[in-house]
Amino acid sequence: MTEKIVVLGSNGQIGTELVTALRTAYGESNVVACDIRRPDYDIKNSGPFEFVNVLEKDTLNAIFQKYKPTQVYLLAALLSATGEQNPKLAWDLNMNGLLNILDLAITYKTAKVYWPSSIAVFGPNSPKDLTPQFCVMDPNTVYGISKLAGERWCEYYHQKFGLDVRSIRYPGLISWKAAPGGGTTDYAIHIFHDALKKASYTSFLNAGTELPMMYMDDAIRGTIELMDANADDITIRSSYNFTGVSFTPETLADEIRKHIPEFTLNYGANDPRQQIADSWPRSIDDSYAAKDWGWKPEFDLGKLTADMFKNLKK
Ligand code: AKB
Repeated sequence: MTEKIVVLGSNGQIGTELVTALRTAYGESNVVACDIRRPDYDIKNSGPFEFVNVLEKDTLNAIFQKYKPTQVYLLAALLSATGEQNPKLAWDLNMNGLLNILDLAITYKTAKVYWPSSIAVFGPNSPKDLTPQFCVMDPNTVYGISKLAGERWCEYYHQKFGLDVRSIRYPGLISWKAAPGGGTTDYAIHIFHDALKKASYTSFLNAGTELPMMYMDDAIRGTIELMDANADDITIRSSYNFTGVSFTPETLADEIRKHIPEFTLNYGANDPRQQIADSWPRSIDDSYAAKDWGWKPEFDLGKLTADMFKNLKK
């Protein structure tokens, strides 16, 4: 059967690269990119695009009616830092956007749904090192709360209605193609741009703040591998722990100095994102993903740093 795939939130940091990868795998005309904003040149010219707000049920219904998708990826969301600036909007978008899609997927018998969760589902009382799949979860950002609630809804729709919904708890994602969208881990992208522009960077996170991260190439490959996995092998229907490499701002700066020896790293004062970072894990145990669908990251810190510079210099 030919797959018909709808990607909602296609212009964001993940969507930009996921749409390209899906169009390569499934054919350009079979992957419909949807966003509330006009897409960049690549997405617009390589396949179908629709303006869609995931909170508008009628528009969404028309998209399901028109394309009858076999797979839907819902990526539209407000992230941790921007979510704290507008908690009610973050809750509305992250929660009602998901419920709209879960309901339509049941109505239109969509074969598979993908929805991203995050390490933000963990909180101050979750174990910090090699955070397990199952443990205390007490997120204290509206983003984390909405992701944890969303995970419960995904599992609920799977158990009650048999919906094949799959999810990953992304760590901080590092990429060069599209700008990051208001997260706490965004420093790990800005640092590369400033390193090239002025050989210095002022980090909004303090020295010693270790967070789980991943290169976008790994994240896209992992996402598609999860969606391609045999349904019987997916034992987690909330969301899978998933990780690449953990590091602090100073470890990343040391790696950057291998390319730009004069690079200096400074620290800003009193940024609200520090409190968010302090509530998150330092590293993640993703052994369920490894066992269930063979997940293995390819990019370590050295490899991702070299690849970032290679592409950003272009
Ligand atoms: C954020 O920092 O909010 C995101 C995330 C870890 O989900 N990058």
